[in-house]
Order: sequence, then structure tokens, then C-alpha cells
Amino acid sequence: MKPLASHYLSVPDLPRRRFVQGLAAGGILLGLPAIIKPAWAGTVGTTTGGAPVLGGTEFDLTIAETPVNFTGAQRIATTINGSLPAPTLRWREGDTVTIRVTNRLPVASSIHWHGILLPFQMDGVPGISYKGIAPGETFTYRFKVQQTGTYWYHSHSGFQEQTGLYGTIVIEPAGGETIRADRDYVVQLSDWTDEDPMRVFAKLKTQSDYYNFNQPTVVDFFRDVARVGLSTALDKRRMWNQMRMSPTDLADVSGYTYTYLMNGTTPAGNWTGLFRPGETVRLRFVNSGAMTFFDVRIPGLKMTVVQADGQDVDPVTVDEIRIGVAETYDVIVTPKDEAYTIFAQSMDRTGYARATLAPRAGMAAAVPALDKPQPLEMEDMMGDMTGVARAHHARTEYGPSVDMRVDTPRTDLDDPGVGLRDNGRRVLTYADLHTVGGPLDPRGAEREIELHLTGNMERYTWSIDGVEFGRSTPVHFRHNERLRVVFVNDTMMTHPMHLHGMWSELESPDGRFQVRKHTIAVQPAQRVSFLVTADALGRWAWHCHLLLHMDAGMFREVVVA
Ligand SMILES: [Cu+2]
Repeated sequence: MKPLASHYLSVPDLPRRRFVQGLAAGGILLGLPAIIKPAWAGTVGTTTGGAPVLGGTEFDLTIAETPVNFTGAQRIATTINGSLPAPTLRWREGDTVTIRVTNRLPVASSIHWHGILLPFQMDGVPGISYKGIAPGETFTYRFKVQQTGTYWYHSHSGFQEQTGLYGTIVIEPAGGETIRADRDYVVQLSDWTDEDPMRVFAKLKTQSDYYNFNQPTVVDFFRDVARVGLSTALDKRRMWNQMRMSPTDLADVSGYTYTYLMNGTTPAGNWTGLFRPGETVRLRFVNSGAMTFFDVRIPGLKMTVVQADGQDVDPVTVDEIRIGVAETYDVIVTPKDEAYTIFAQSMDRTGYARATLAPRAGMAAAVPALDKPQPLEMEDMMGDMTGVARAHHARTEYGPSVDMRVDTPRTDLDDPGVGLRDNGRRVLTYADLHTVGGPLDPRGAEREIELHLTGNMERYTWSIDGVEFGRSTPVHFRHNERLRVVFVNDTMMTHPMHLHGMWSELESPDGRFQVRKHTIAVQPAQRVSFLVTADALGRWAWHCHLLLHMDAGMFREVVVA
């Protein structure tokens, strides 16, 4: 976000709006034959997506550099066993898995098992859980699998996740799969840039709206004048100018540099999952994007959501799901004898990932147009003006790292979020999600902590309570305490907050158990609360899962002792 004075009435710079949208069908250049092979080439029973599938209890994973071509230009990706996404790992509840990870990069690396409950030394966060994996070194992870469902893994070093280091984990219940489906596909979403991620970050540091090409234009202004009159239109413009913010700042990094991928495949590559008409198909959506929230729908099909972040939920049938970075959703669909497009547009509407479900290879369905971006509304900045919930700002929030504070946050979990409001489709919200079986721990909260998600758009710094990670001290949880965490989002962006090693059990605004998650997306000017049982001793990471926000400081260490 940036001062608007020079931008607001400017005519868009058209040549720069030609987005790189994955028009090339390429991918890995020197990978394993299995991943170049179309999904339908060897379809017997269930296939699990675009990446190779590894099962059992012993795994050997090698991290290395591999040439790729998604846009017509050759680049170097970070891969595991030569594949992007990394292999899908199939585990079974109750097994002890051993994973030997060898680092063939010239720099240190790491693998973090996202959403997996394990001893903290196995969590894979350099500087917190362990030293990381030095070049040439092999690190052996070993832990007992205590849960079931869809999860994923990724690097926690530098920008390696942005350059390809992510894969899916599928954990089958000890007694066999409980959710019945004839087909089972992983659908892993991600964002690829041909730029060096370090350069992307440096550009945002210099000009935080560098990738934002949805700025209001002179045309928008005159449309406003026609609609609401000159003085209101001027007031609106003045308001945004005063706040030094743009109502269209929905994502820091856009389709201007990103190619959006589904199962490591560009829209032109069109990954295809096959089915026989009448079969039920389970789709395991995983958002492994570095910076992108995706809005996913399959025109012509209803999706029945059966799991969120690996946890069974009471089934709820919807048309569309916003998948925050690091979240997973499992859905069941029952397609008829025709082709369907799985359409995942980026939250800022600058591009999309796309794949196909079809009864026969080579079929395709229409690809919908991108929706028009919706601007942020007053409630995204000011919260709930009726002021039911009051925020308590820490003293550290009154400093150069904070450019906005919300005093009366909104608590509406039934808001699908900007861009999805009143779009005529039934959109999943957190208010729809109810974990089967209720909370893990019947105790109420013994203690409460409130933390604010903060930032300064001008400097592109992100922080918690106005304190970047580098200046922070660890948050302390007492071993086995039941704790209420309140997050207040004092920024205009949605932050997917991920606590390692323990579950976050989201509450409804009136304090009832809602849903168990590993990542909770907190919308602009929103307040959410969730309970945590601090049953995992050791040192853990707690951070925004937008890679650049994490890197810019929205990260804390948690010590459970
Ligand atoms: Cu963030």
C-alpha cells in the first residue's frame, strides 16, 4: 500500500498489465517421467494428483535444484526427488515414520510438517526446532503419526517454499478410510514467479503496491461521480488518500509476476483428473501458495466439504471456497458424464489456476472469466461500527511499525470476505464449519492472551503487537494449560495465522466451539478467538503464513514449559 496522490486518477499503465498467466504448458524439464506423464496415462483405481506418491513408513527425500519452464523462460526450481510439487506422502495413523532428508542445495534447507503433531525437535523450523539441514547433510525425522486427514509439508528456509519446496501429506485412519469416495485426488494450489523471490521482496520494501494493478482509475472516478454524485465521490477519494491506502490492495503479489499452478501445472497445461460418471470424487485441496488466497469453484458442481485442515467436519454443501494460504479442505463431488473446470482465481482477481475433471482424457469445459475485484469496504478498515467488541492495544502498537489500529473489531465469522460478498453463490465461511466430535479438551479457558496483527504498509513491515520477530521475546504457554487466544487484525489484509505443534480451536462470537484448525485466516479489522491446549512441550513457531509477511516480522516463538 502506498500514497495514492500520484496514482488515484492515473490512467492504467497498459503494457504492464499483460500478466504472465501460465500460457506455457511446461513444468519440470529434467524431472521423473512419472510427473510429466498426464494424470490419465496410468489411472487405475485412485490416483493422487500430479506429484509422485510415496507410501509406507520409510522415506528418502532429496532436496535439489531442478530446471523448470512455466512461462516460456527457463528457471531453477527447488524440488524434492526432482518433482514440483514434492512427492505426496501417504502415511497411516499409528505408524512411526522415518524420513531421511538430504540437502543437495548450496545453502541450508529444512522441511516442516505442517499441521502435524510431533515432538518439537522434529518440527523442522531452523533456529527454533533445530539447526536446519546444511548443504550435503542428511537429517532423519522420526515420529509417530497421531492424526488423520490431508496436510502438507514445506521448507521453512529462506524463500525455498516460493521456488517449489512443498508437497502434500495424506494420512489414512488406522482402521481404513472413513470417508467413502470412488476417486481420491490431491489438488495442490501454488504460485510461481520467474523472478527471484528476494527481488520481489526488495521491490515491495521500496514500493509496497508494486504488484497492485487494480488501482482505481479516472474511469472509476467518473463512474462514482455518476452513481453517487461529485461530492461523495470526492469524499471517498479523500478518505482513501488520507489513509494512504488503496481500496483494491487485496494481495501484495499479483498475477503480474505470478503464474498460478494446480498440481504443479499451469492453466494451459490443464491437469486432469478422470472419473466414471456417477462416481463420487474426493478432492483434497491444499493451498501451498506463498502469498495467494484462492477462491475455488467447479461450475456446474456442488462441493460437499467434509474436512477442514485434516479434521472431519459436519458435511456442508457449497458453491465456492476461499482457501487461505496453508489451509486444506477436502470436498466430495459427484460429476455427471461431462467435463468440469476446477477454477481457482486469486483473491485479487489478477489470475487463476485451472484444472479439469473429466470422464475421458482430452476433454475440457469452459473457463469462467475472472470476477471483478471488489474494493475493501469501511468494515474492513474500521471494524464493526456498533462497537460490540473493544480492542486493547499494547503500548508497543504505538510505534513506527503500526500505521493503523482497529478499536471496535468485527467478530463476524459468517463473512466470506471481500470479493465474495453477495456474489450469488453459496460461499463457505468459518461459521459453516463444525468439527465432528467437538473440542479435544472439555476445559474452558484458564487464561487469555490478546495479540494484534499489525503492519506498516509504507515500510512493508509486518509484526505482532507492533513488534517484529527480530525485536520480540517468546510467548509463554504453561504446559497443559487451556488458553484462549484473541487475535485482532489491525491491518487491511487477511493473515493466515499458523501455530505449530498444537491445534487452534476456533470459537463462535458467542464463545461456542466451532472448528479445529492449524491455520486461521483473520480478515481485515476482524477479531477471532480460539482455545489452545498447551500439551506440546518445547519451542514452537507461530506466524502469518504469507511468506513475505513472515519474513518481514509477523512471527513469534512460543515456549511451552
Ligand atoms: Cu500476514
